[in-house]
Amino acid sequence: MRHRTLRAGLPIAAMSLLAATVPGIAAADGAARPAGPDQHCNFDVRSGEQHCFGSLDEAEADARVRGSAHGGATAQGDIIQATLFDEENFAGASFTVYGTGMCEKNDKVDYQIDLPDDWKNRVSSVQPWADCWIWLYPEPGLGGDRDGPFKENTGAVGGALNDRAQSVGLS
Ligand SMILES: [Ca+2]
Repeated sequence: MRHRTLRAGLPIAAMSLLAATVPGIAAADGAARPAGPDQHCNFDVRSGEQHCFGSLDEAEADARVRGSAHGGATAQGDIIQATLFDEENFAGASFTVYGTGMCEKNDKVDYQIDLPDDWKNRVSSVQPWADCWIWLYPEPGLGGDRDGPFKENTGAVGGALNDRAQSVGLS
């Protein structure tokens, strides 16, 4: 009898164990979804919010909707300033930076991005847009010895900061 009770209890214990992992699973459903291997994320420079999707098409569709929410101004509201990729040659997960304007060539960093934790130490290739040059930094807050500027599509950012960038400056 004791043996049967013990066996009956096992599934409950197993369920408890499963329940303990549910918060992580739940977080994967929605805006707080962490960037997985093939996630495509939009990053809003104004809010610092990241929204990730399973395909580039979904990510672009979401960006259009958010642009509408900001007055429908893709022309003057949301501008793609840079796209960062997990893998070389613009492959793997992507991180697209949406800002409010073009970069100015004034010898200053116009836009500063602290990469979310799930994008730290991942960037391997980059595409600059909107007249921006991309600088990569090994520490948050544009700290450490930066590399760049990457002025054109760069299929491999190179050894100095490959898989090491934690913040990004756009100038
Ligand atoms: Ca990488």
